[in-house]
Amino acid sequence: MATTAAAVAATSVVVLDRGNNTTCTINLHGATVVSWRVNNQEQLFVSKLASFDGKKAIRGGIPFVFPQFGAWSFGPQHGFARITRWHLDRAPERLHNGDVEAIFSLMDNEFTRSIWNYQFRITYRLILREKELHFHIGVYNPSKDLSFTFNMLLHTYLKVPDVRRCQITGLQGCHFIDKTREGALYQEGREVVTVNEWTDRIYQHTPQEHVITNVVSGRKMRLHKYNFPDTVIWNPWIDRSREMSDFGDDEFPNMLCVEAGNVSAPVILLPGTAFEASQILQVAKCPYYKPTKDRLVNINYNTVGESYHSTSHTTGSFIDVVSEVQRRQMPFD
Ligand code: TA6
Repeated sequence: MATTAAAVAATSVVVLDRGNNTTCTINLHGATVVSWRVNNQEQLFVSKLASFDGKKAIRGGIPFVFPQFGAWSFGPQHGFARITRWHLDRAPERLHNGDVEAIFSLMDNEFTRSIWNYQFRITYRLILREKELHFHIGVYNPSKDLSFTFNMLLHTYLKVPDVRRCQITGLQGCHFIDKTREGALYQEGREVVTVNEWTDRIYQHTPQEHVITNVVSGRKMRLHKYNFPDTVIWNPWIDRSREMSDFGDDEFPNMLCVEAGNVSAPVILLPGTAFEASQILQVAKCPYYKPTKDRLVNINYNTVGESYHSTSHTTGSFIDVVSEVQRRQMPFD
C-alpha cells in the first residue's frame, strides 16, 4: 500500500515532552525544530504560509543549514540538509534529571552526493530542559583520504511580539557583512543592536553569548554558542516579505532571526576527524535564569576546565563545562 503524504507527514514529527507544557517538536524534514513551548509559551516563529510538503525548506523554527550558507552554485540556497529527511537515531528519552533527549542523524546519500560528492555523517542531539533547549552537533568525515569544507548554521526564527522593541547584545565592535548594502563590510558601534528596517547581516567572530530582549511575553532569550564564531541577524521587513511565497506580508514584525554559525570562514574537516559545535537557548526571566545548583553539583569547574583539552576547544567557559558534563554523561556518538 503506497505511503500517503499524510502518513509520511505524520511519521515526520518527533516530540520531546518534558511535562508542564514544555515540549519541543522536530520535523524529520531537515531535522527542523518547528516548535519549542515553555510552560505552554511558543518561543519560535513559524510562518502561517510555511510549506510542509517534504520538499521546500520549512519557513520558520530552526532550519539546519549545511554544507553551504547562502547562494550555492552547486546546489540549493543554504545547502541540502534543511530539505533532506533525517534519521531518528535515538527516540525521545527521559534522562535521570528529568530532561528529555533525542538524537538525529544525516549521512551522505545518492541525492547529497549528486550535489556534493563527499561522505559525511552529522549527529544532532537535542536536549529539552525546563527553560532551555540544547543543541549538540557533530560532523564526522569517514573518508580515508578526502577532506571537505563546509558552512553550518542554526537558522533560528525567534517569535517576538514586536521586533522593533527587541535588543541584541554582544555585537558591539564586531565587523559585519551587510547584505542589504551589497555585502560591504562595516563595524558595529552600538552596545545593543535594534532592528527597524530590512536587516541581513553576517557578524563575524562574535562572543559566545547574546541576550535578546523583549521576546515572547517580554522575556529575554539567552543564546549561548560554542564553536559557532559568527552570528547572522535577519529580518526581511516589508519589501523582502513580499518576495517570499511562504511568508505573510504582515508577519515580519513578529519574527527575528538570530543565527549561530560557521559562515564567514568554512570549516575544513580532514579525513577521519570530527567537528563539534553547540548552542543553548535559554528563556530568561529578568534577571536571567541561572541553572539550578543540583545540575552542576559534582562538577568542579576548574578540574573540568583543566582536564578538558581538544584541538577545537578553549577551556573553562560555561559551554565547555556543560558540553563536558554531557559528554561524560552520554558519549557523543
Ligand atoms: O540567514 C539570513 C538569510 O541568508 C537571508 O539572506 C535570507 O535569504 C534568509 O536567509 C532566508 O533564506 P531562504 O533561503 O530561507 O529564503
